[in-house]
Amino acid sequence: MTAPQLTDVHPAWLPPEAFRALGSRRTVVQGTGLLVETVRQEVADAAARYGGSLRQPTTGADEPTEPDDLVLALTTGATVPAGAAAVLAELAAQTGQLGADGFALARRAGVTVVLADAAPGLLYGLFEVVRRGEAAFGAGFPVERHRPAMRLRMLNHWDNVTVDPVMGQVERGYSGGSIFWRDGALTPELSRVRAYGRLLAASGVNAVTVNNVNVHAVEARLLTDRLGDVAAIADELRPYGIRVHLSITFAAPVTLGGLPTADPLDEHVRAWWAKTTRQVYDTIPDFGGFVVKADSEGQPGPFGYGRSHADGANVLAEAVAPFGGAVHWRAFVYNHRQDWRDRSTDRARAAYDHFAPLDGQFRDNVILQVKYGPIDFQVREPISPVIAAMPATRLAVELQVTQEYTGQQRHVCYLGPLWSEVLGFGPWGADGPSVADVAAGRTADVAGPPVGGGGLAAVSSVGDDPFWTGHPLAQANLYAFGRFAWNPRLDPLAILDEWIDLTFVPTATGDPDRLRRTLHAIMDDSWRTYERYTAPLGVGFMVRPGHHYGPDVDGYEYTPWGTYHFADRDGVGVDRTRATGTGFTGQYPAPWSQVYESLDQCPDELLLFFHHVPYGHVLHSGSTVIQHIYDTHFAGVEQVTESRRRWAEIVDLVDPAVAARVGERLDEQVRSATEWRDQLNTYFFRKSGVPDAHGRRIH
Ligand code: GCW
Repeated sequence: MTAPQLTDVHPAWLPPEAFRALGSRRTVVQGTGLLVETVRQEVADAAARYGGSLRQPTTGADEPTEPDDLVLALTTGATVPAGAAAVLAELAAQTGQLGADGFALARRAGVTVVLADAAPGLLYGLFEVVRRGEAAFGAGFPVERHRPAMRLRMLNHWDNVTVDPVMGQVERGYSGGSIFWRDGALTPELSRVRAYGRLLAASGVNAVTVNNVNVHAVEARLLTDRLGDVAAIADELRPYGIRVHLSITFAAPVTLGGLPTADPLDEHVRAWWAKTTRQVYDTIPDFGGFVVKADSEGQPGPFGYGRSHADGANVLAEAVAPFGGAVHWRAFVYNHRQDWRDRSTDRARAAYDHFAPLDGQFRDNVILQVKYGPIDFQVREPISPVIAAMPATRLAVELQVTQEYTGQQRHVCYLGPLWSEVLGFGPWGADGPSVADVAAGRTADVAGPPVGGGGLAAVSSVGDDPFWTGHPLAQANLYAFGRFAWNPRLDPLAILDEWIDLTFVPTATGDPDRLRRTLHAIMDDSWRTYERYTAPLGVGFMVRPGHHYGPDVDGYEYTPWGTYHFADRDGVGVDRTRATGTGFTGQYPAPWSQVYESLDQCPDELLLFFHHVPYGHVLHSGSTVIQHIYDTHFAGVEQVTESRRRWAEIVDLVDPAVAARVGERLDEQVRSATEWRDQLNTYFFRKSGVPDAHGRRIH
């Protein structure tokens, strides 16, 4: 197997040039097994291109004729190549403690050493060496131990097998068709699937689901008679250490099994899941498990049988348990047929109301997958209170790499800073465990045994587009997701630097410093820029209904979806206080229950999420709400215009196809941001009658 380099597809963060440092060295790889072979092949390909060599370790006397520059070895091997012996000795006390994915890395006496207890760790170590480039072979450095914070680092594809009449091939996909499915069949381009696995492994991801959580009729059959297609995808991803999971429908015992019920407590239903799951593992022995969207936006679930979500999740968990599988059960459950006239129902409350009472009732291979915010991947939301409410349940936090609500990959919106804030947030206050700690399995002090972490999950942004993600700069989000799942404490701008240097390799770029500076200028603050020209102060959802692109302030205001802003002539925002509103603030522990309840303490950026205030309300920033709306919308468009200008300055430094694609998307971003600005400013000017303090043009 040769590492896939596709000619008609952008190489993203693994262009051949990124392997130059490694490929010009003498390397030995010791160990056996599929993933070790992957490592060996990666090294062999790079060495063939850049003049280095791959030495086969000999058994017995293991002295190379020339010293190795790089040793990649499993600690479990009978012999470790000579150059690694000193590092191994230092690690001796800890051998066996690097975990399946961890590795040790050191450079001493002119040899760079990667040691791992298991093959996946060796692969991650290899990609760390690639990331460092020449620095991996420069000055010596002492032993570093690397282990991922999250055991499960999963991307969910919302891909349909057949093109859905409303949602298309990929639900909320902005990168062309699916890389797995085409017009009802498995993709003929399996080499692309393998190349995808390689990119994901290099970012740290180790699991994917291959179909939409909204499971339609054809997709349901991936579990049974279409399982061969899933196995074919698993075969492509396995050499890169990526397990395949499947989204299943809770109604499968009825729709596929012909049973009269899918009641999770029914013996026949249990037996059907057990039998069906056994067949899955017979075909795909390393199958990861199931992802389930139940009783949500029309999907079937246990409520239909008067059962709880714990009952529903547990029957599936019992079926996968003998094989070491997991069930990711989504907490995105709310009433999507709400009456907008009813001010007492609050969609933000729903996940907590449904799930918090079930804490402790899930089997230990159930992972409750919780969107980071209580509503739905808006550019600004508070952290979901569910994250702090279920200490006896394994939780995974769900992010959205596909930019459904953040510009749909037509806008530059680098999400690293958002995710860093989310993962670093302390649900019990700044001194307590963070959201990332919860996902990694470390919760606040609670009675009872600690539960494991559920990891990090995200909706993928990848399609069959030649740039993978539609917008070439959106590749940074995909890369950043994997890196955060590995280490949530990484600095989002340092991740961006990694991505820039891998993608636009400095040795192959005319003026790498200028390119890096400009990309930072365009991307660093792009999430906040997006926030500025869209819905203000955390209120969210002022998008066009259905496709969710572009502004429509009242688009969802009188619909059943539960996403309202309540703007009138006097003010705007949702009163979610205990004192006078929906009581949502009471779902948080201290200090946030108090902070969010209090008009004085609530952070500006979330003000309208928690409070309904008059337009003249003065923010901590000193500005009024209405003036803040005007100022941020004017500023946001200026920033996008500036980004467009800066991009034009560096087009000579990048591949013309990338230059053209990014340029065209920035043009659209300027147009769209301007539309956002004008609609939002005009809407709020007409509602409030308050003129802009600076007399700028409002239509
Ligand atoms: O963000 C919303 C999307 C739906 C999606 C749903 C979910 C897959 O608009 O398209 O359905 O969330 O997360 O289940």
